[in-house]
Amino acid sequence: MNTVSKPVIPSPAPRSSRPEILAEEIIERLTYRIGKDAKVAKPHDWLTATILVVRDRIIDKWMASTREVYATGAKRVYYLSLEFLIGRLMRDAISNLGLMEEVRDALASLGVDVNVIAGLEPDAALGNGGLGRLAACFMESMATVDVPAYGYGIRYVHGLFRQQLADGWQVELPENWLAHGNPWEFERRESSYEIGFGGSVEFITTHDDQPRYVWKPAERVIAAAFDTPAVGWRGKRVNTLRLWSAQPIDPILLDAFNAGDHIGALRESNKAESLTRVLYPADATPAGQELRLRQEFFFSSASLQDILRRHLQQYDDFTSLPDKVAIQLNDTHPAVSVAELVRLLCDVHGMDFEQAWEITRHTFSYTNHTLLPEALESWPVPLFERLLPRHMQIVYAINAKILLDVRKTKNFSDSEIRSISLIEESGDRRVRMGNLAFIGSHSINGVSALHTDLMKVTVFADLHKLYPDRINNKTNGITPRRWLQQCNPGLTGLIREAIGDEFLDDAEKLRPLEAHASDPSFQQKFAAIKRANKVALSNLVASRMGVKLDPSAMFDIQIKRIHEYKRQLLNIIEAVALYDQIRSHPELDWVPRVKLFAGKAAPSYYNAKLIIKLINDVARTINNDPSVRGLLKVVFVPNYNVSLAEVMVPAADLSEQISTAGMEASGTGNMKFGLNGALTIGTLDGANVEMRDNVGEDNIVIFGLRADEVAKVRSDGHNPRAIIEGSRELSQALSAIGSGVFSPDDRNRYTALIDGIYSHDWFMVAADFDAYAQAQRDVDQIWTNQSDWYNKTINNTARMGWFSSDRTIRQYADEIWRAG
Ligand code: 4GP
Repeated sequence: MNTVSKPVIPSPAPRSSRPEILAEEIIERLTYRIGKDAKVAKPHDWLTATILVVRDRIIDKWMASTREVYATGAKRVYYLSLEFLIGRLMRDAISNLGLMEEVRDALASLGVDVNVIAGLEPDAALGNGGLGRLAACFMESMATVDVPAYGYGIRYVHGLFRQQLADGWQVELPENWLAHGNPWEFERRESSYEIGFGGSVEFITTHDDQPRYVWKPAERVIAAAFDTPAVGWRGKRVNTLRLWSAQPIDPILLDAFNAGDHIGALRESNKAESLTRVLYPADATPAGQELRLRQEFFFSSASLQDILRRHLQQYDDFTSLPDKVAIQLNDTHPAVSVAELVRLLCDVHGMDFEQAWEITRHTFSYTNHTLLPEALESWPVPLFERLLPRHMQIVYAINAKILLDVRKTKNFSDSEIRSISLIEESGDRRVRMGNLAFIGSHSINGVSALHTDLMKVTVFADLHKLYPDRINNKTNGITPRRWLQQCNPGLTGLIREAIGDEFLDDAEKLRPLEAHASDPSFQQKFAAIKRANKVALSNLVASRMGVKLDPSAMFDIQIKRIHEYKRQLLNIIEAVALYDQIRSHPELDWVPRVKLFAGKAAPSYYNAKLIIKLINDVARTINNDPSVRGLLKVVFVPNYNVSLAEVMVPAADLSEQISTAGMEASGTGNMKFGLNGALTIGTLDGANVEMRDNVGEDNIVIFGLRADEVAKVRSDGHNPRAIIEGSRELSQALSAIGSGVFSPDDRNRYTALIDGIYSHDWFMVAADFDAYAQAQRDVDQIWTNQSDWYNKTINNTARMGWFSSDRTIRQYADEIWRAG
């Protein structure tokens, strides 16, 4: 008999990290992969070649990580998120692999500056704000703390829009992050799945006499996988971010094309591709309905089919799913997954409904990121039913099961039952995705202690009464690799000099820095680094905007999405009041300040866009007024993104975290600033509360109404007019803005905005104004004693380690996923 022995396939030799080898490989990639002679290579070519060389070093570890999970049977975590706000990856990857110096030297030997090419890498902005950035920090931390994990999302061709200012107004332009290709990703043609929409449901009996529902979709598209490796700190583990791209089943309808309908022949193709073309500008605006629901189902279904395929390949049946798989739903965006998993288990894999439901409930967990009721998604029943007829049946089946059980066994009132229902019955009937995510999960978490407590008494009060063990808290965190080591190498170096390297592996080991907080020579070094970071930001502002900043002034920064609850409006009104004060009292010793703002407004959010225009109108007036003598400057830096944050965060003296208490779920910018040695001025909202507990109340400036007070003022009836009339500073500032002092070209531009503060003041701008203005003067007072200032800010850096996303991820892994 002829036996063919299995060949032994050798593994590639481990890659060397010596600079001369790296340089050799960079040239090789440039020549053979990019097809460019080094003599004519453009900076972008060098960037691509360098990424390809770095990527090879990651692949070895990536494969090892994957093999290990198969070998050990470890539980896998799947993080489903419609947003990943990644930013640039090259510096992150090189630094996590510990190759920063080697790559710098290799490139230098070729006459290329690593900083120049790193600055060319486009920002992957596949997210709107905090929720998306959190997902990116989590990807890095899951790899760092050695949790086998996959992120699943959408590969948007155009991520978040590029923001330009035209005469101070926000203008949205498409952003093209894939213009030069994406050397990080691997297209996985073998991992593609069919995703259906519409059509009908049939009831059949299988050949072995089993009743079965079969969904016959009217439309189908292909979800194709693109993988990007996510490297943990010190390259310990490499996980996968798998992003789905929509492709047509038939790229071109040849019949139509041959009949002369050249455009119609591409209709299907265009329709499929439009599914993943743009990131939906979600941020708390009423969702754009059908396309958004299609995106949500598309990526949920593709991810679940992929998860089930992988599970089945390794374990043969699905009873072990909850033991081997944990699926985290990042907000309600992937909530349709609950119905899709039941469908796949029952209709495709032949499981009965009860068992499928139990498995589903034990596999999912859900994170809520906002209490804003308008952001809790719900879909009109007719739309849901037309697009997902089988899922509609499943939603009704789950609802019947839960509601019948509640009515039989619990003492719930009709109104409580109505609020638990998956179907909103008042007004238009809608499917409530928050309730679906809650009922379909074994764990529901908030993102800060306060937010979690509020969830229990507001949006999920009745569901919490029904399932009192499910809601838990996981306070957000940030990765200290990107948000300290990479964005602030100066400070990182100083800390290493002072306390050694332990904090690089465990941010809570920053504590020993406390011992240096009052040391004058350490303070001086800390201040010199802050100044250098402020100079870097000033250079950026000068080159982008032609505005000159004085780095010895206090840099007071508010960067985040523009939203009324985040209260950029309060900040700019206070700037107007300060402007009046400086002009009326030139004899006083004013602390020089630069107020910097950056952030994007949802394109359909009129008031947010008006606030951007107001900031720019105020900036123009103040910056051009010689009587201010440079004591106050206001700057709105356009096109806020992760890379801009990496320059602004290390340059801040003062961090503005001034949301209406009870409305900011957590905040993560607050953590980035604190870690980089800024003082926070903030309300007792979101994670500010825990920051105060960690840094100590002497090292943070807290002002304003608390969440319970805001609720009380709102329910008792708020009289903002009386408050405004009782505050000279506020009434003058409001009347200046409202009467057109800053908008001589359109005196009524801000009338309605200001009238809103007079008439209802929903966001408590008037209610908190005096406390805020006083807190700002307290900040000035601290600034005048620089030793006191640096004592506080150094203590912030020393005590912010708990807010590392490594800690957050360990808590998810131990308490929710039971993995890692
Ligand atoms: C944000 C919250 O507004 C922010 O407080 C929180 O820190 C962040 O999620 C991460 O948990 N929410 C969103 C959103 O970005 O789209 O709802």
